[in-house]
Amino acid sequence: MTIQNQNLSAELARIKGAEIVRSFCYTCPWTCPTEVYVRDDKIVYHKGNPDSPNDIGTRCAKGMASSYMTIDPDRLKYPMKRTNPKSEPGQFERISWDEAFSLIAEKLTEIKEKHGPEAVVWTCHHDPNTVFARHLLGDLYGSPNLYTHTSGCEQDRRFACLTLFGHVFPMHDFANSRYIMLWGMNMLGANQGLFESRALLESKQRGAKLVVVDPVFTETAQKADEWIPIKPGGDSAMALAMCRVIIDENLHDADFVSKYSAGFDGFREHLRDNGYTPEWAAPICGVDAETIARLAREFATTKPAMSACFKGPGYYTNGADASRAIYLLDAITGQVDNPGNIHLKDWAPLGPPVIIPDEAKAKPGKPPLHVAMGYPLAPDLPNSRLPEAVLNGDPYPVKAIFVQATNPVMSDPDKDKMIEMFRGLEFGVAIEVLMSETALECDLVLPETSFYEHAEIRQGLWLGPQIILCQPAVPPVGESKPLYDIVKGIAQKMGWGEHFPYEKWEDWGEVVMKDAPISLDELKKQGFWAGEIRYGRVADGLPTPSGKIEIYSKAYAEAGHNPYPVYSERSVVPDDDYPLQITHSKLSVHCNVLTQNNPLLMEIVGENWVEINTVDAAKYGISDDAYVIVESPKDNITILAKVVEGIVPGVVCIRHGHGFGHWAMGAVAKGKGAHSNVLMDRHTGPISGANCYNECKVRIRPA
Ligand SMILES: Nc1nc2c(c(=O)[nH]1)N[C@H]1C(S)=C(S)[C@@H](COP(=O)(O)OP(=O)(O)OC[C@H]3O[C@@H](n4cnc5c(=O)[nH]c(N)nc54)[C@H](O)[C@@H]3O)O[C@H]1N2
Ligand SMILES: Nc1nc2c(c(=O)[nH]1)N[C@H]1C(S)=C(S)[C@@H](COP(=O)(O)OP(=O)(O)OC[C@H]3O[C@@H](n4cnc5c(=O)[nH]c(N)nc54)[C@H](O)[C@@H]3O)O[C@H]1N2
Ligand code: SF4
Ligand SMILES: [Mo]
Repeated sequence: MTIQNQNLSAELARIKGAEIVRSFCYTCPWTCPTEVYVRDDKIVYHKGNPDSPNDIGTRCAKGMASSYMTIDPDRLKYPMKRTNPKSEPGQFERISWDEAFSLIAEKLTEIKEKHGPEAVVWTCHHDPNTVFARHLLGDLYGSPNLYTHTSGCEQDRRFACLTLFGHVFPMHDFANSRYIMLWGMNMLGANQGLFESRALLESKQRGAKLVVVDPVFTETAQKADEWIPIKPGGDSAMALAMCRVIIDENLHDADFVSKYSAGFDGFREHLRDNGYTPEWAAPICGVDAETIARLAREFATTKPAMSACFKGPGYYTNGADASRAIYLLDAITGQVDNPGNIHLKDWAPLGPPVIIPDEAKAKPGKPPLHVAMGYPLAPDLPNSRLPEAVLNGDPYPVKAIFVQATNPVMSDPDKDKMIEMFRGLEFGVAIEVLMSETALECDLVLPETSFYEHAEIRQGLWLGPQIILCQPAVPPVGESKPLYDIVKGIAQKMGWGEHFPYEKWEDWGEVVMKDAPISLDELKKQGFWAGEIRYGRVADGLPTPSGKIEIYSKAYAEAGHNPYPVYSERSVVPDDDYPLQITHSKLSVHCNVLTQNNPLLMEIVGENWVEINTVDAAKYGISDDAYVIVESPKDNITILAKVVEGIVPGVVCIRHGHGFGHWAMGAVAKGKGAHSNVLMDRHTGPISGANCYNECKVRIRPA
């Protein structure tokens, strides 16, 4: 800590009569390090941790408002068991933790005997403490089906990075870049940690060119030098055509690709054989051929340059190859992991908190669901296929689902099917902070502590290796428990208590930190540890099968797909009856479906809306700030309309995150805005297993 920061924090603490607890924010998954000021067991102030390299002492609006979580009267306070039949949303009665643990142990034993351990699935948002559930339900119980929610998130881009670079989650070195091309990535609206948003803006101020490829004139496009209003689902065509121009004009880095990539020559042939030229791509992506060629030349000749994507291109069934093609621009110009490009970040040495001896481990009999479902390459469970397993036993029966910090009924496509799925289970358990719409469909609801009330040690999302810690700042709400205690309670009832011996979080914290460069005590004081930023890992060899950037993907070929990225048409294309293409993006002051019971944020943005172009608005009689009906072949919603210039005609964009008839016990969220996931079917990325939210056509009329 610098003297200046130390003085400022100490002075603030003195004025407020508070203790400082160094922690991190987990309102969104980017987990910015924080300082929480606590007096008499209440949070009186909080801000970013000014010493951490990925903070500037501030937080975003959602982060600033997040301490409301600790005083929200709607928080779940005790375990609850369903009292009514599963044909309708649940009604619940309070039970004790002991009863809850006994019931879970009884059901787990029964399901394993009747159907095998693989009939139990665990799914969560990203949460390192989920490792405790992995030890219990994976190692000891024997289920191979412990997953997170990535198929609802960045599955396609993750899949692209894994197959190309063997890296699960590259960061972005915006600060050193001179040419930044963002494809469907709204860094300044759907911010991914304040560090990256700030680095992007600072880089631009220093003269970097920012090009945003997006059907919507997003918050990031508004700050860009150039907005490329692409037609939805056209990214693979445009990126492949850019690769073609670069290679045809010898603007690629021949030395780099020959040393560090597998399949470059074949890729050159592939682009030529398929006729992937700018002229071919133009009608598909809606960007004229001259612009595609110019951007390709600019990209290849202005170094360092970066081509990156996040969710946008992955909303479609052709999204996996779109993401691959976007990253191939970085590869063929020889820039991957160099300063100013995507960054194949190093991870900090954190160990598992629980060691299960081999002899205690169960041997799973069946392959994990994603493999059995026919998605062996998928980095996570294809969520949209889970209803088939529950309702039809395909590929094998699933009888129990545990959801932790995830709300699939609201977040996955086809809400009705998700509800049907939960109602079709023998046993559903929600581990939650609020009575979510998914929790309402479960048999048991268990209250978890929030990140202000429990400890987590995790990898920080900064360029260098980083350890971050959140530690209890205030007491648990009601009888809520940290996940470790929940898992331990179940384990004890199953006869596996000996493997979960810790009394307090520091006990497992020490184990996790065994090989870390600092002690747990130092981590508690600082809140984080950050190592050196390292570049140029491609030359050292990558963790791919060939050790190189896999332009030719052997895994793709073995799975029966074209090993090179291709353009393919999407599954759903607008027609005369449903002439408009739906797209989605986030709200800048909310996060997904977890901040809508926060009155501070709801005062700023109290409901979501659909954006429509002026041309389409005139055509369909839509007025600005009036309610409209958006209708797909499946269902319809009533939602507020915003008439804007900044969206490709023929496209409507729904800002995601409201529309709860839900949070029956969440008075603020209930009844505000509209939930669009009722409109879409469950289209699934054919290789990656991603949820394809934008494979949906609609029509619109005034309400
Ligand atoms: N404020 C805020 N910040 C957040 C979140 C939040 O809910 N609110 N959520 C967090 C989470 S979980 C995530 S995963 C990230 C997501 O970060 P992003 O992926 O940047 O977020 P989205 O808003 O989903 O952005 C998708 C963008 O893709 C565009 N798009 C749609 N179709 C296409 C297409 O065919 N091609 C191209 N090129 N673009 C297309 C959309 O218009 C939209 O602008 O944000 C994180 N940060
Ligand atoms: N139409 C449409 N659908 C989308 C998206 C979109 O842009 N458009 N975005 C997608 C994306 S990127 C994502 S990441 C997913 C996110 O979808 P989900 O995986 O469902 O995650 P969240 O919406 O972040 O939060 C889900 C639940 O976590 C609970 N929660 C919050 N904190 C805690 C905690 O500390 N402990 C526990 N146990 N529970 C907690 C909240 O009450 C909430 O019910 O949604 C996807 N769905
Ligand atoms: S970006 Fe905002 S919501 Fe996300 S972790 Fe940082 S402060 Fe929290
Ligand atoms: Mo996400």
